[in-house]
Amino acid sequence: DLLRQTAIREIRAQIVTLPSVRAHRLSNTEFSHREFVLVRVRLANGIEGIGEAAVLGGPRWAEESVESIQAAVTRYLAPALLDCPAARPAEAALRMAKAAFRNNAAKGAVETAIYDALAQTLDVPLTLLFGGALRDRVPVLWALASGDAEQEVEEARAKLAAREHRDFKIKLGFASPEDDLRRLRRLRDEVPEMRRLIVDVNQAWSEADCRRFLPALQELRVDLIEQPLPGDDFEGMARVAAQSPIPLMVDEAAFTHREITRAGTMGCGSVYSLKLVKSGGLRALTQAARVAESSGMELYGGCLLEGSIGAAAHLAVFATLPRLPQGCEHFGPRLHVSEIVKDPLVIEDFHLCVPQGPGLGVHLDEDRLRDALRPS
Ligand code: MUC
Ligand code: MG
Repeated sequence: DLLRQTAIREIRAQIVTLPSVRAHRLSNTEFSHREFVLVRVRLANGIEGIGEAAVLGGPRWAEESVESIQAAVTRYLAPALLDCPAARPAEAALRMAKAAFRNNAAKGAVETAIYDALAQTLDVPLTLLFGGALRDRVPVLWALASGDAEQEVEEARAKLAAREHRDFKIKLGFASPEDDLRRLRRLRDEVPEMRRLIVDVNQAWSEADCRRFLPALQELRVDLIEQPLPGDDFEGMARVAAQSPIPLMVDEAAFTHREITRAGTMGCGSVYSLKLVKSGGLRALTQAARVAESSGMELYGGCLLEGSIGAAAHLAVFATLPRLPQGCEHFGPRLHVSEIVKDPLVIEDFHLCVPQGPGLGVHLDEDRLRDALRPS
């Protein structure tokens, strides 16, 4: 029967390194190679599911690193899941919660692989297990993050010309606010075709900086300001949001459902960035969407620069959400020079296409994976 067929037999975690097309700079980290952990779950019926655990430049964006994720999966999560049926994802999540505190990127990748294997066994697309798709593509923006205005102007023009991206996220906080604003002004002046503009400060500004620079951001027609203050400064975010004519987006501040509720009800922002590495699982991600909306925030499809595996996992949930007014940012598959899947995600006409077919809809390319494995 299904429970026996889908019993988890083996879980592996491999560290993968892929060069980026250019350096990516955030307020608190910088990298030119992206590392992530590929999780592979094999069931009794021989079917294998895959999942991706993302980090940004080491344990910087959050506390997990590829090394800690690999250890958490192999030493704690895998033994706890042995013989658990993939056909009982809620039980798998519960076993992981008992085996390890937080470690959300690790848990998210394992749960993705379990769902992928289950959906392949049932021969259905993963979206079906979250209620079925309401859309087959999602608007997708591109992040400008080299910090070099001239390079960014060219990159934005190329993305517009290819009809891949017309909305952009500009990473701030690596440089001083004054330099960042000069960079922004140049982009607005030299690329007038850019449509929506999100700035992501990644916790780098003080409340005083926000007061100082909000008028300039408004003049530059910025549409959304993401996490300007430190993640634990809920009161500060609420004060800035109250005086800002531009909506604020909550990112690093809220991982758990209680944090999301608190951020929403305190008025820390009007939009919530959904991320698998914050929720720790795809089912928890769908629940985070409901919690965010019910506490007063619109939804945005966030990322941690995942490649096609992680992006496909997010899309399986994003495709099923009744409302996703802010679109998504899963441009990660294009930030890598190469990928480890045979069927990388497609971006066309400013949208990211939801992969079709059973499971996640993306499949490992073993040759490319071999080349990309980090030597141990
Ligand atoms: C973040 O903080 O949003 C997403 C896009 C990007 O450039 O960085 C990530 C993380
Ligand atoms: Mg962010």
